[in-house]
Amino acid sequence: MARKRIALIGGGQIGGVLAQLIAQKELADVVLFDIVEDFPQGKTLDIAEASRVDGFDVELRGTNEYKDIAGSDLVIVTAGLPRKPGMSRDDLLMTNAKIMKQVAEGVKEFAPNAFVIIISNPLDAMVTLFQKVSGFDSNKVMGQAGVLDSSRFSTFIAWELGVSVKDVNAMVLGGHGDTMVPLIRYANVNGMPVMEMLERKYNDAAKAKEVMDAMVQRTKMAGGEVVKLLKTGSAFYSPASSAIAMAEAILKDEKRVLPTCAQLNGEFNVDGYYVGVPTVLGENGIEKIIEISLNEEEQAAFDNSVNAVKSLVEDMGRLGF
Ligand code: TXD
Repeated sequence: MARKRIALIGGGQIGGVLAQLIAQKELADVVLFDIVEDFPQGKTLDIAEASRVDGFDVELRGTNEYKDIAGSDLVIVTAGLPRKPGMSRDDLLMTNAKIMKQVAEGVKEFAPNAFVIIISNPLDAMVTLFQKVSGFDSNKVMGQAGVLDSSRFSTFIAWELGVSVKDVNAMVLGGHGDTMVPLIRYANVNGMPVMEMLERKYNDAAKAKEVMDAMVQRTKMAGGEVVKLLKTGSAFYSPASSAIAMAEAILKDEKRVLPTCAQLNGEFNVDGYYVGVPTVLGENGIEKIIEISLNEEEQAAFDNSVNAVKSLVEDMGRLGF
């Protein structure tokens, strides 16, 4: 069987970790594209020179030319600027929209059959723009945010309860911004509701709620917490790992149930917008959007998040994209 090929557009912090993870997992051959001359060539050479030690047989190639992404099965886009301390994701809109338009044109021309996972911020708007410019089917164009936001939420829950994070299932829906919606009611440890476990731990419902609210708040602000500590950029290990989970689900047809920034066409009462929702990812990309019932409070939070995405997309339209 021919090896798969993944093109990475953007060879910065996340792009570099993506290339290394793909190689270490022997998931596919890698083409790393960046506009900075020699930089992607240097990164891929560095990673390739670990192949004997790590024991992987994949080809890694750095390039500054779009034609080299030809034949890619999957494209992961991180091109764009990251946040600096004090910036919101939305502050990146103008700069990254210009970049995303170029990227979509390049991918459309040279890898027209690829699945595409966008990582660049502001996420929901960037996925929308990519899909619009490329004209690719919406099952093939998606964004990574929910896998990371859910992993952050799950990590905080595991720390709080002193249990293995492997047994924690918690999901975050909505847009990838401060309005994201961590689903408290569905969060569980091997099927046992997290809220119930917190109530038993503290023997006090009010305290349990307070602890959960703090974890929800930390999840919403988790990207900013890392930005503030790093000072020179934003999170890159965890976003890369999250996109790899999605890439593996697609390339290995795993049918994984992952929260994905997907185009909604009537699901959750949203029409024509990209928002984070539970999906099934497999060989056809987004194979299914899973609609779950939300109570009044959850629905209100979800609607609020969808409205934030809508206004961002409208801002982008006003900027001419
Ligand atoms: O979960 C998520 N979705 C995210 C998203 C979590 C964290 C960070 N997230 C966003 O990913 C972040 O806000 C940025 O918009 C992207 C990429 O973050 P990264 O940390 O990798 O940024 P870098 O290190 O600055 O890398 C960006 C690269 C850099 O090498 C530039 O030279 C390149 O993008 N770049 C381009 N590549 C191709 N084409 C064009 N036009 C271009 N312009 C810049």
